Amino acid sequence: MTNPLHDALYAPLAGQGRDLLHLPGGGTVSAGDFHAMAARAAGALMAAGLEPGDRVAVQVPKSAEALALIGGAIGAGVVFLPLNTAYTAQEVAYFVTDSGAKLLIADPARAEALAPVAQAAGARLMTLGAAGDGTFAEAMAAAPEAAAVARRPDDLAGLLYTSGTTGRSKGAMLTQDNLLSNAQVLAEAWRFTDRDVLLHALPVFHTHGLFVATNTVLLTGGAMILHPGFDLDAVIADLPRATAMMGVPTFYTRLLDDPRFTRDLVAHMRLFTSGSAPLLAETHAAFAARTGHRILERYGMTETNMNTSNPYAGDRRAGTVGFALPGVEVTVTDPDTGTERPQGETGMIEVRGPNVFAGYWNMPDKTAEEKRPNGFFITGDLGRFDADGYLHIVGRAKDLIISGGYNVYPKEVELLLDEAPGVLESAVIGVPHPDFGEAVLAVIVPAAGAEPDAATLQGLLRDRLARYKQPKAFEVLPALPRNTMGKVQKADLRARFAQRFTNGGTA
Ligand code: MLC
Ligand code: AMP
Repeated sequence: MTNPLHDALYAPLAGQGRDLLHLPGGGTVSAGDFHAMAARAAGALMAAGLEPGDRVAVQVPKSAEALALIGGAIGAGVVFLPLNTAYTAQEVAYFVTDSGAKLLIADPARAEALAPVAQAAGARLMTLGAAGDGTFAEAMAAAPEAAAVARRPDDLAGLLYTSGTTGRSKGAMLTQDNLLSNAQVLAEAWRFTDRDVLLHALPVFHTHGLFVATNTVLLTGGAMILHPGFDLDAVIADLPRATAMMGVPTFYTRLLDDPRFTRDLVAHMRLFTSGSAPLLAETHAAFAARTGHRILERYGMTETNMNTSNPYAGDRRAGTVGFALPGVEVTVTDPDTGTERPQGETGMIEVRGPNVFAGYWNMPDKTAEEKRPNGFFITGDLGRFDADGYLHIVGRAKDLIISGGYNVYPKEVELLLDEAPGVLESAVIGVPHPDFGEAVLAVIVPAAGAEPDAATLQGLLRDRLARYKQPKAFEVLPALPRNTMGKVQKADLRARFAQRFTNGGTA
């Protein structure tokens, strides 16, 4: 009986006395104890009535128990559905309902707000807090260590929601083999070993922190210093104990802004990687000048895991995302016809390989729109290969804002703003931001005689949208720029407000 992902990542930890997790307060969890925690989490999921293939929706703070819960779900064959801790109850309601999750595990602090959500969706609610508290933690303590159930490589392991251009989120179905094959490829490409200690400051509800960081270390027998989030002081304090760090570009710009971040502090480090959003070439250069390390940039997506990476040993080129990873095919095509474009020309980036997801949950039409019959997934990112074969991402065909590594689909925000009193219509765009790379800005066209103000609009969004999706500025225009077809010219708006956050002024 096999469970490939469990067998590769979790089973080998059993009985090992070495430190696996270094916790914020200074404590540690051994690999063997973590294995036992994950096995009890599997037991608790089974005791809660979940069977292989059922979904568990999880919105909990990052902790050793939260990581064990992921391992428990994999062992129990339960499909893991992680949720951003910033999501409001309204947002969570959609995911729990759409996925048909049988169980929602939430922070005890949010139990009251989420109880009606779980009830309306017919899901049971349990809790797991940052300090390993809550009803699920109690159930874990009481549960026997469950043996892993059998799973096939194409069985689902994770259901990760990604927003859609229509404003409706889609659940990307990730199989055991999607996750395992990518962990294996990354571990080798980035030369992870049992001597590595990863400084883990990414959230564990997205591909980057959940799979790229965690699975690579679990697979290769290294250790992790777990930070609940990115705290500059804590990161600087712990870098001397680490060998590797993975981050979004905001991590690196924040570090560079701090004079304590010196060449000496990180002279011992083996690797810094960046992804989830474009790393500015100037950040790459400034990092190299300050530290002597060249950040290794890679490119991925929720639907595809990691696709490309700069080389570990070769030239890591600023402003590029490197080469297709082993086993992954990457092509650049004409967005209209799907035919491959000659090297050097810009087109749609398409990806095929064992890393590419099985499709969108209950959305066969959406799957068919984005995944070709030949298996290539249409990423929505625009790119070109240079003469040396490095992939450059030059833009996005999808209307998407990436702010500090979090994706915001303008449509979702526009739909809410358009309903607001005094608003005739709105356009939501991403503009350069010194900390988050891009920030969300809303352009509002008032209804005749109305003067909607930013505070009122913010108030309307507060309970409905996660904080990071809410516009950081509102601008009012008498009309939106449109082309002759009536389509809003967002490029014009982006140009007009490009300096809104970089020099503090309006255009
Ligand atoms: C926090 N805020 C954000 C934000 N994060 N606003 C916009 N964009 C963000 N990313 C808000 C807060 O709610 C707060 O609002 C204000 O900004 C300041 O918060 P902060 O304390 O400075 O933020 P912090 O907690 O430090 O978080 C910033 C961050 C975090 C960059 C550390 O956003 C983060 O961890 N990002 C990583 C995202 C990630 O892992 N992406 C991977 C996706 S997977 P206010 O107004 O209340 O003060 C993927 C595939 C792939 O993309 O290839 O990897
Ligand atoms: P998500 O849907 O959250 O997984 O976000 C995936 C998107 O992040 C991709 O489609 C890209 O647009 C973007 N992305 C990820 N890595 C990079 C990178 N290194 N450079 C530029 N964009 C990136």
